[in-house]
Amino acid sequence: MNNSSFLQALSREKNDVPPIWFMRQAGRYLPEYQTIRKNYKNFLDMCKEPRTCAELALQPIERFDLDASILFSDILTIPDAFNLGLAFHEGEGPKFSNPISTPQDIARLEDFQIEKLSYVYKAVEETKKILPATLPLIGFCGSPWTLAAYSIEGGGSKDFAKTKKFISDHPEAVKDYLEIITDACFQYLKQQVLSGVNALQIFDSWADLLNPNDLETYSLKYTRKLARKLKEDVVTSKTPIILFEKAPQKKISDILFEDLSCISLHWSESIESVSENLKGQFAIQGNLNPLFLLESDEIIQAETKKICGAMKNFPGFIFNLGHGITPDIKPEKVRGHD
Ligand code: 1CP
Repeated sequence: MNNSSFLQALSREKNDVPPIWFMRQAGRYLPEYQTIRKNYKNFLDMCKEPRTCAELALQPIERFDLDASILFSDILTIPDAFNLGLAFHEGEGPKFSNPISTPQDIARLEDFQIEKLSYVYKAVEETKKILPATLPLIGFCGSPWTLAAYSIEGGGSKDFAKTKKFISDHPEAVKDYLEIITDACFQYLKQQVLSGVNALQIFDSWADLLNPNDLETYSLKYTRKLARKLKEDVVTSKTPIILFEKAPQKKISDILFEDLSCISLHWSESIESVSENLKGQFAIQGNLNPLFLLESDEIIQAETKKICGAMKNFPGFIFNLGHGITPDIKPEKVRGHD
């Protein structure tokens, strides 16, 4: 594992060729994923089969020359473990049948039971068994804020209107929930590390719902707390943490804090200007707009070269997308040529 170019980059070592992986590298754009997915009515049932998860994590590794693998699971396993009743129905996004609707729902929550997610830790073990021994595995969770937003909204949404109203009506109850989720995320990630993951990524995919003040109050405060807990624990203190923060309302350099190793940059950010401020402090992962993968090979190559050229001398650059691969992308485009 010491020779992993991905882990070296997370320690801000310079590589001649940047390591590569892609957010959502396993998933709906791959025909071999669809073949397995057909066997399950509910996506969550598939996530509960550790061997299947391992097989799905391996699919992009077999197809492309990638430098890291990511656990196959979903960020919504934690709210599901709090009995919010998660289901992914055919052709729809996630839906909670029992979302957080009142402060009483938060007060009544059962304690987090770490063993409810043992299917995830088993998936880590199974994945490590079949991955090439030199390939690192990334574990992950949603940020406390992003998980709270889904829990209150009851699923995905364009504007998360219900969540915004709930935080303005019941700010203290939301903070109680964020504390509970932060602790659950810590225990969950620790167990993933004990089971074999080599790095951790926290997805704050819904940070852009919050104004700059609320971003601090409801999101960053808890992500920082989660990262601190990980750094203070003997099991996780050395595991690098990557943060994906979709927060155009605040400068990246004002978001980062010392417990992180790396920022996974959204495609809307200028990687060149962000890198000038972060050199020597953090690794950077990113940030090709996944929409470019719908374009011609020439455009994909030119945009990729732009990013790699700008980051050529940056110690700790990992090439990735600036958000996940969408289901409409052809796998050949990920390779960069037909
Ligand atoms: O129907 C299907 O086949 C399910 C599609 C799918 C897949 C393949 C979902 C439902 N989740 C996943 C896997 C997944 N999700 C992974 C592992 C695969 C990999 O990366 O290779 C990871 C890391 C995630 C993380 C995730 N899930 C995020 C954070 C990243 C991001 O894109 O911002 C989020 C927001 C989710 C929620 C979620 N899960 C699934 C969907 C369709 C969604 C988005 C729902 C919405 O519209 O809000």
